[in-house]
Amino acid sequence: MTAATAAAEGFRPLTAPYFVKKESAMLNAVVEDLKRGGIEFTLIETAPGRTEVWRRGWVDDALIVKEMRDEVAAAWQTGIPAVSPHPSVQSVPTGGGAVTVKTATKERPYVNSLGMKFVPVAGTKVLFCVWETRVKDYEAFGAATGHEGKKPDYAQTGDHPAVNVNWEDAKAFCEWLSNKESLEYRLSSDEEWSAAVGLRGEKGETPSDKNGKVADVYPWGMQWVQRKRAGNYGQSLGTDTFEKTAPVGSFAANGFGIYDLGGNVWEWCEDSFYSSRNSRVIRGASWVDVDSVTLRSSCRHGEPPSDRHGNVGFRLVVSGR
Ligand SMILES: [Ca+2]
Repeated sequence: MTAATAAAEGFRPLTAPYFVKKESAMLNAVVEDLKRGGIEFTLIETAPGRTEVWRRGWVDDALIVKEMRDEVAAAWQTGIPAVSPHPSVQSVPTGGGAVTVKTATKERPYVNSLGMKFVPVAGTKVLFCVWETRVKDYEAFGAATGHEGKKPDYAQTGDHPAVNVNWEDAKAFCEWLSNKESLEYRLSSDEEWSAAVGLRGEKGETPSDKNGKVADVYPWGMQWVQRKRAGNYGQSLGTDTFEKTAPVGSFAANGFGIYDLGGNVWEWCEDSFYSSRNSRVIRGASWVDVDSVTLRSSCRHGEPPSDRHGNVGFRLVVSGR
């Protein structure tokens, strides 16, 4: 959105210090998370390299404005390199042609044969599925290949994330779907997953080195709050009402349009956790987790690739940009 368009639609700039030098996925996530209380916020690039926070509507809750100010200030001061440009500022293809992996945008995702939606993530050459792989996706794989899934000991519908899937199962799913659609599906790399959650420039050689090193940055924002709808985490946090897994997309998407990177189920990545040992990275925490370090965007664990758990699933990426 341009400044002129935003003004025509009723947005007005907030006064200083709401300026940000460069738009970041994290900041956008903060802003998207604050569409509440009758007031909307948006990021407007008013000049090259300068982005401002504008608002529309009025709010009678000063706490919302204060919280927003604090979060923007925190985002600005993290010192983590910005991701730019955000997909929302990319041009949207016009015309009626089908969306491909090369033309997909946040607004017009690529949709595959299973109905999974994929959006670009700045700083990577892949599209991320907006959802964790669902039970119904995994059942289609099982029906086609005879691969037997292991149902969890709690109830799920087809729109819940598939669980009890080990790294080897997830890789087999990727291979099946790649052959079926003549595309390259795989798990995200650890670095790509960081880009999707808005973390850039983490220090360390291996995922193990980077584990939990960035404080005060969570998938929902910059502050540790037990906010309703932050995601599907452990019951004692009070963030949600789901006892176990939740249907994918039950919480707000991040700036890229991706749901449940934080919470619901841990997500297998391609990488080894250590440089030499046989364990694979999982990211994002789950419906079980409550610990503030575990919920950090920078947290990752290593799990044996043959292990299955009721709170670990996977998310696909597709390459071809
Ligand atoms: Ca997740």
